[in-house]
Amino acid sequence: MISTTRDRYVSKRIEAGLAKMLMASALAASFMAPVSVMAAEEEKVLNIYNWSDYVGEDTVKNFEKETGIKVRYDVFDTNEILHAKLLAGKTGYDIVVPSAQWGSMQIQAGVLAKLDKSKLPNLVNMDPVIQASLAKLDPHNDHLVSWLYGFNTVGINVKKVKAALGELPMPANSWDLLFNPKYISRLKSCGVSFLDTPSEVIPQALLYLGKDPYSKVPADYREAAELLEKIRPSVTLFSSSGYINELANGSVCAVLGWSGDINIARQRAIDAKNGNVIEALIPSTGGTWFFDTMAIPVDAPHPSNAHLWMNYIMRPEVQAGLTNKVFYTNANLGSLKYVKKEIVENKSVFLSDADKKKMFTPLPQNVDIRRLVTRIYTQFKTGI
Ligand code: SPD
Repeated sequence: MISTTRDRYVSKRIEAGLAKMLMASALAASFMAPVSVMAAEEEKVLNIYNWSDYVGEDTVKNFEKETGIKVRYDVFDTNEILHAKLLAGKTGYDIVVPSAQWGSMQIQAGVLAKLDKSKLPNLVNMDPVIQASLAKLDPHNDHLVSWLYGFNTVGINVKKVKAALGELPMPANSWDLLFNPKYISRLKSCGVSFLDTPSEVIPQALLYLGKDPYSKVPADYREAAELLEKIRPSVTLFSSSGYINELANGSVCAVLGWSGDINIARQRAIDAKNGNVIEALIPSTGGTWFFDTMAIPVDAPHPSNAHLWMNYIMRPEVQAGLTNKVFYTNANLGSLKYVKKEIVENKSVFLSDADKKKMFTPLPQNVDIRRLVTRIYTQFKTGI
């Protein structure tokens, strides 16, 4: 058939119109498709980057069994490491676990994806109080989903600390053990470990000085530097993960660490029947919370699988499984009935209301303060 220029023009318009209609209906179908169908279009792989010692016994295995998705699981032990990777981009990870104040900086930097909440029906299980507090850092809870939370504190080997202190009684303020030269100089003989990262050490020093742990006043940081200089000779180890075993096996007797990690050390000492009695002290004069959250990098290769993982974690029994293994609290309201009785009763896992009131919620820092924090920490660690 011979067609005129006009005919060809008309038929091209019809083709373009048809293509548009087809694309629109494909798009609509994809929005309506159940999560499992969407996920089926993705390679059956999920790349997770989480903190070390921070997952339940069977969490990964059960997810793999149920979904057929193969999980590749890598670990880090400071927010600084994760932050640097995310800002560099192309991490290859589908799920990352920043602390909320770091997540907030990552949202600002545009490196975290907005969640598709239609794929996260289990969000209804999350405590509205925690959600509201996270929303201050992540408006409308659009990017971050609560994983676990806990606090920074002092962990001790009870017998070794008492022996090293000698005639000195245990201080009423547990932070004295680490920040008062009178105490820490005695503990040096049985080993003292500090978390190996600026953002964990400097706020605790500020807090000990009675300052805002997230102060924006440079002079406060100079005072913190002076304090740290005095105690530096007594710190024998810097560690953000290995310290768990060091504490459990008696190689160090006092640590600045994370509440759950210290309870893991306690459990390992019990399991090893090595006679070490480990205790996570409750900061009677106050401490800092942390709220760790799941997020999806903006360039994640398997975002649908990532949503499946998030929704799976928010099942009450699954999130309870995290708490049961690593001794951190979770924000899942329905999970408490699945948490072991001895953990529910452990006051260094579930703080009393009075202790909760003394805790500070972390805030994101501006670049200038972050540089100052890093500089002071480096001076502290290297002793220069
Ligand atoms: N071993 C897991 C520890 C997780 C700690 N998250 C830390 C948050 C710090 N502010």
